[in-house]
Amino acid sequence: MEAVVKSKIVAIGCLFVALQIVFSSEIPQMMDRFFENFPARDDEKSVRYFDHGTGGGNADYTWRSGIASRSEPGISVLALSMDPKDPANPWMGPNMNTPNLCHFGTYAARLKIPDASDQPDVGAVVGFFTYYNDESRDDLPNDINENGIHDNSEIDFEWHIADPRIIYIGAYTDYGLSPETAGTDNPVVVTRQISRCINLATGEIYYTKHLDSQPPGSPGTTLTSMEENYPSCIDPIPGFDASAQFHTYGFDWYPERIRWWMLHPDTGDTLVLWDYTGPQERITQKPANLMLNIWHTNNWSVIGNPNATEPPSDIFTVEFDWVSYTPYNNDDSTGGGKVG
Ligand SMILES: [Ca+2]
Ligand SMILES: [Ca+2]
Ligand SMILES: [Ca+2]
Repeated sequence: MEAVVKSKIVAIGCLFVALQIVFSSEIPQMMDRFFENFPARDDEKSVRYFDHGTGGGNADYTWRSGIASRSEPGISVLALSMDPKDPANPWMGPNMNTPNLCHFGTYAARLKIPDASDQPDVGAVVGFFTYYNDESRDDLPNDINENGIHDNSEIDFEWHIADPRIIYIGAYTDYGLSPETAGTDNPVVVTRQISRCINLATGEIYYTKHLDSQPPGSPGTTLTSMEENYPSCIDPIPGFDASAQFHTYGFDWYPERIRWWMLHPDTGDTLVLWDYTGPQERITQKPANLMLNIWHTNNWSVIGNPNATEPPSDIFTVEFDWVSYTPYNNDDSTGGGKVG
């Protein structure tokens, strides 16, 4: 019996390898440059450069494109709303993803997060980010950095809506079970990740850190070098509130650098939030889908308010005015692209 099981496992393993070779030899579909302005169309579920998905109840109102902004006259937006009935988890809210993969290039979005002043302890997160994880995908070679942990190609802009002065930015290369604990009674999820958290109203940088095969949320190692902690201070934007008006945020993803920025609301100049040029092994090299979402968290409270994990008691909506992607090299379809 055991031998039969083993041979089946070997057969499945061979099939898996064969499929990987087939997939690897095909050129993955890549997104061309795009500017999605979410214009008004006959169909509110028609978005040119994004698909919608959710593991939640998919209430009709949770995503609408081409509707009038409720806060800025004259613009049409993509509105993503949390259904209070949906459970906690990023996948349970509305998720928009590019149908094809993106890679090195410049990403930008003009958006306004929901105003949560009526429920200051709500636990909810808005995301503008790239994402690809080996666990659910095989259309690219898995574990390209050969550390036994699922590759997780992700670059984040995140807002916890309980404090709209704060921005979370970061990038992952891995997220999954640690090889040492996989198959044991106590499997542990670990990640390799760089992250920074800033209060833009005060200019305080709460942390700039690196996790190396540690559980998510670990204290990690504080980054202090010029390459990994630049700029080391940020001028405050007095009164900054990501829920009070639209702002433009973006990131530039290069093979050897990731630079997060926003447009200064007063001057329009590019305000660099983090210009990371540390070890390349900490910079994801793998293509990913660009995603937009809003979701309830019951275990991630915002810095300064440990109570901010309540289920939403109302419908909170994030509005995206536009989203753009500009690859550095339009011929970059292999994953090995150069900055052009
Ligand atoms: Ca896989
Ligand atoms: Ca890996
Ligand atoms: Ca628009």
